[in-house]
Amino acid sequence: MKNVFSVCLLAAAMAGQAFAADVLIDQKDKQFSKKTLKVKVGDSVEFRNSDPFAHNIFSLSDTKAFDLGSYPQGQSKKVTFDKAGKVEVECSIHPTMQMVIEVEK
Ligand SMILES: [Cu+2]
Repeated sequence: MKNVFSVCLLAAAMAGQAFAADVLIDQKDKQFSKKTLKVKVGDSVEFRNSDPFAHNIFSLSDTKAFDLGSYPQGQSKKVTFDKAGKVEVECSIHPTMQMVIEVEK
Protein backbone atom coordinates (compact mmCIF):
# COMPACT_ATOMS: atom_id res chain seq x y z
CA MET A 1 0.00 0.00 0.00
CA LYS A 2 2.83 2.36 0.79
CA ASN A 3 4.28 2.07 -2.74
CA VAL A 4 0.94 2.73 -4.39
CA PHE A 5 0.61 5.88 -2.32
CA SER A 6 4.07 7.08 -3.43
CA VAL A 7 3.27 6.53 -7.10
CA CYS A 8 0.09 8.56 -6.70
CA LEU A 9 2.03 11.43 -5.16
CA LEU A 10 4.56 11.35 -7.99
CA ALA A 11 1.81 11.35 -10.63
CA ALA A 12 0.16 14.29 -8.91
CA ALA A 13 3.45 16.21 -8.83
CA MET A 14 4.09 15.56 -12.53
CA ALA A 15 0.56 16.60 -13.48
CA GLY A 16 1.15 19.82 -11.59
CA GLN A 17 4.15 20.63 -13.76
CA ALA A 18 2.09 20.21 -16.90
CA PHE A 19 -0.20 23.07 -15.95
CA ALA A 20 0.51 26.26 -17.86
CA ALA A 21 1.58 29.22 -15.79
CA ASP A 22 0.15 32.70 -15.78
CA VAL A 23 2.54 35.63 -15.56
CA LEU A 24 1.45 39.19 -14.86
CA ILE A 25 3.13 42.05 -16.70
CA ASP A 26 2.09 45.51 -15.57
CA GLN A 27 2.12 48.69 -17.62
CA LYS A 28 2.97 51.64 -15.43
CA ASP A 29 4.64 55.00 -16.14
CA LYS A 30 4.73 54.08 -19.84
CA GLN A 31 6.86 51.04 -19.09
CA PHE A 32 6.40 47.30 -18.89
CA SER A 33 7.14 45.94 -15.43
CA LYS A 34 9.82 43.71 -17.01
CA LYS A 35 12.09 44.38 -19.99
CA THR A 36 12.65 40.68 -20.58
CA LEU A 37 10.66 37.64 -19.59
CA LYS A 38 11.11 33.91 -20.07
CA VAL A 39 8.07 31.69 -20.31
CA LYS A 40 7.37 28.13 -21.43
CA VAL A 41 5.27 27.11 -24.42
CA GLY A 42 1.64 27.06 -23.26
CA ASP A 43 2.13 29.79 -20.65
CA SER A 44 -0.04 32.90 -20.68
CA VAL A 45 0.96 36.46 -19.94
CA GLU A 46 -1.59 38.86 -18.55
CA PHE A 47 -0.88 42.45 -19.57
CA ARG A 48 -2.42 44.83 -17.03
CA ASN A 49 -2.72 48.57 -17.58
CA SER A 50 -2.06 50.54 -14.39
CA ASP A 51 -1.57 53.89 -16.11
CA PRO A 52 -4.36 56.52 -16.11
CA PHE A 53 -4.37 56.42 -19.92
CA ALA A 54 -4.71 53.79 -22.63
CA HIS A 55 -2.07 51.47 -24.01
CA ASN A 56 -2.25 49.36 -27.16
CA ILE A 57 0.16 46.45 -26.98
CA PHE A 58 1.03 44.48 -30.06
CA SER A 59 3.68 42.24 -31.57
CA LEU A 60 4.69 41.64 -35.16
CA SER A 61 6.92 38.69 -34.23
CA ASP A 62 6.67 35.45 -36.21
CA THR A 63 6.57 33.52 -32.95
CA LYS A 64 3.41 35.27 -31.80
CA ALA A 65 1.79 38.16 -33.63
CA PHE A 66 -1.03 39.89 -31.78
CA ASP A 67 -2.75 43.22 -31.25
CA LEU A 68 -4.58 43.67 -27.96
CA GLY A 69 -6.16 46.96 -29.00
CA SER A 70 -6.41 50.05 -26.85
CA TYR A 71 -7.60 49.55 -23.28
CA PRO A 72 -7.74 51.77 -20.19
CA GLN A 73 -6.48 51.67 -16.61
CA GLY A 74 -7.56 48.71 -14.55
CA GLN A 75 -8.09 46.36 -17.46
CA SER A 76 -5.93 43.47 -18.51
CA LYS A 77 -5.72 41.16 -21.49
CA LYS A 78 -4.14 37.76 -21.78
CA VAL A 79 -1.92 36.28 -24.47
CA THR A 80 -1.04 32.57 -24.62
CA PHE A 81 2.30 31.68 -26.17
CA ASP A 82 1.96 28.45 -28.13
CA LYS A 83 5.25 28.43 -30.03
CA ALA A 84 8.90 28.64 -28.94
CA GLY A 85 10.92 31.67 -29.97
CA LYS A 86 11.40 35.36 -29.36
CA VAL A 87 8.52 37.83 -29.13
CA GLU A 88 9.10 41.57 -29.23
CA VAL A 89 6.24 43.41 -27.56
CA GLU A 90 5.55 47.10 -28.17
CA CYS A 91 2.89 49.74 -27.56
CA SER A 92 1.52 51.56 -30.63
CA ILE A 93 0.73 54.67 -28.57
CA HIS A 94 4.10 54.90 -26.77
CA PRO A 95 6.98 53.81 -29.04
CA THR A 96 9.43 53.80 -26.11
CA MET A 97 7.53 50.92 -24.49
CA GLN A 98 9.25 47.70 -25.44
CA MET A 99 9.89 44.30 -23.95
CA VAL A 100 11.10 40.91 -25.15
CA ILE A 101 9.50 37.62 -24.21
CA GLU A 102 11.47 34.43 -24.77
CA VAL A 103 9.24 31.41 -25.15
CA GLU A 104 11.07 28.17 -24.34
CA LYS A 105 10.01 24.59 -25.09
CU1 LIG B 1 1.43 52.70 -24.21
